[in-house]
Amino acid sequence: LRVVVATSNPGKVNEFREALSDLGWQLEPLGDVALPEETGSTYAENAMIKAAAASMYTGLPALADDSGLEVAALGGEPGIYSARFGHRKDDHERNLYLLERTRNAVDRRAKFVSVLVLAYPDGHIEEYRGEVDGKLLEGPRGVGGFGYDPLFELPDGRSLGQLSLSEKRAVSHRGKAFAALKDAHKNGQPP
Ligand code: ITT
Repeated sequence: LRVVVATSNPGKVNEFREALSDLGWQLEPLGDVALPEETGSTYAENAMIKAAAASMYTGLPALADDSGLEVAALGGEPGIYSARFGHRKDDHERNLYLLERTRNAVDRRAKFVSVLVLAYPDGHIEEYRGEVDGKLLEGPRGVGGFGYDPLFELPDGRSLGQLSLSEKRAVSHRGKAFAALKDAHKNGQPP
């Protein structure tokens, strides 16, 4: 199966490649396809918008992820707006902004959510979801991963920024969504 990786986030591209390497799919880069504006009000809607657009444009099945960090002390923010939190322009700026917004927060609980959508050119859709609970650190730990990973502590005390790709896949929101996708495709056929 040829599948377009419908994301412009290099951190996600790495995770897609590592997680799906044993499915035997031929993963195609998005190339210069511009993904549409994410106008949905849920992760699933936004993932659908991205996957459907990439599939329509390329004529191939396309896999997109929409994800976000939900911080208890911020009432679930930034959630679906995680990529533009505080209008900050890159991961580093957004991490500083997150630390600033949570500096006095006693409740450190946070969770990551990922929704993967695989869209086929005929309009058929598959959807997979995963979540991971953790806590916000008070400063970055680890240099791995991407986005908010260095600020997110797992219940076992490791930060997502301290994990290899495969270690992160074993515990993360996206890893769980990938596991569901792979389970549905384990016989080699679309479900
Ligand atoms: P695409 O839409 O092109 O896939 P994006 O980065 O804009 O890329 P999202 O709209 O899904 O993707 O935004 C999700 C943001 O949430 C992302 O930019 C990160 O800041 C954060 N995020 C999502 N998953 C993460 C993870 O596994 N680790 C750390 N941060 C993550």
